[in-house]
Amino acid sequence: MLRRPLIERYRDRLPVTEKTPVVSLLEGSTPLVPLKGPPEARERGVQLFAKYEGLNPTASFKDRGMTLAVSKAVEEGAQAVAAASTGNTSASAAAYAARAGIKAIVVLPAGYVALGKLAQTLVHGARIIQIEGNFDAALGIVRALTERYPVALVNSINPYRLEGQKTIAFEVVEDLGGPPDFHALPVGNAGNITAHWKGYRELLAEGRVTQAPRMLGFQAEGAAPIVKGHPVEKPETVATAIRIGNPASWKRALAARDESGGAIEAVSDDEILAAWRYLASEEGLFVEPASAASLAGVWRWLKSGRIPEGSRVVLTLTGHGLKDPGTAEREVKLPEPVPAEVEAVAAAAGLL
Ligand code: AN7
Repeated sequence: MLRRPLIERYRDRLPVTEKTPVVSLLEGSTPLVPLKGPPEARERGVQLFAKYEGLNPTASFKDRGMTLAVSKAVEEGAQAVAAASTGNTSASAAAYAARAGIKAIVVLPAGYVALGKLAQTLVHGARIIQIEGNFDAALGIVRALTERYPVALVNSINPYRLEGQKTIAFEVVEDLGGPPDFHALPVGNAGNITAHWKGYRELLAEGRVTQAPRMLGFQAEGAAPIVKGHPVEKPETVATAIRIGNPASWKRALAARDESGGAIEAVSDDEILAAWRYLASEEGLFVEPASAASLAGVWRWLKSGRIPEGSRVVLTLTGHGLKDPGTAEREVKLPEPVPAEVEAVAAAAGLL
């Protein structure tokens, strides 16, 4: 399919006018990949599909919302955008700001942003400020900055971000020819689950679907404020993208859960890494750890028999594996070099 700007593809369902300058990198229209599925799914005739958001222009789902947020910021005359980020928002903001010819300022938790995201953000020319604090502190600072200075906030509390991100539901329904039974995704700040549900609700209201999926959101055990029912002061997880202790869209995530008859649960880092490995080694899909939380959670549901036979389940794989080479380096072992000889290579390759 010819890729078009997301704003053009869904113009009639987004808050834009002819006056809105379209700042686009041809985001969205990502593939919905049918998975072979783990045995627990195959045995029950459960079909899993991966919405592979790592194939967006900056390699995460953030581009869907950023095209709209930056376009509206430019329409409103902004010269700069700012965001707090666990990494992907900053990379996306930096790229779209570069495209628009405006400045990007990003505030990051020092030491906890995956290398690929830092590299992107810097090379796109954003101003990075690393703070000695976590994401939640960074968001507080950016909110205060954008109140005091002429800078547009492009975190997911910017309503245009969620408007852009809701289009994922439109694409899934178009590609499947109807709604899935379940839609699973990782939850950090909870903007994405809010946006997914907004998309499905609009499809229901317009009569394009007669039923919406049950939304399944998964947090990491060490950063699971919604599951615990209170903010987590020192969130910790290998999935740094969702290392968030006080989600900005907390209430709306609960609404998505309850209105859809879904659930928000926690998965351990071990479960996340097992799902991350499975996706790469069995399905050929390399994602960043946070993205694998969606499969980790669904796997639990499959094992406990909570996914009815014959269900269709969509997993949003939020970001590409190349974002986080550090985790890959820690989790797999690079073998020692061998002599540059056919025999030695054949032996090392296990061909002898
Ligand atoms: C790969 O970039 O919060 O629940 O600052 O990068 O909408 O927060 C990233 C979040 C899932 C969680 N997967 O989405 C940021 C940031 C990946 C992510 C999430 C993020 P939300």
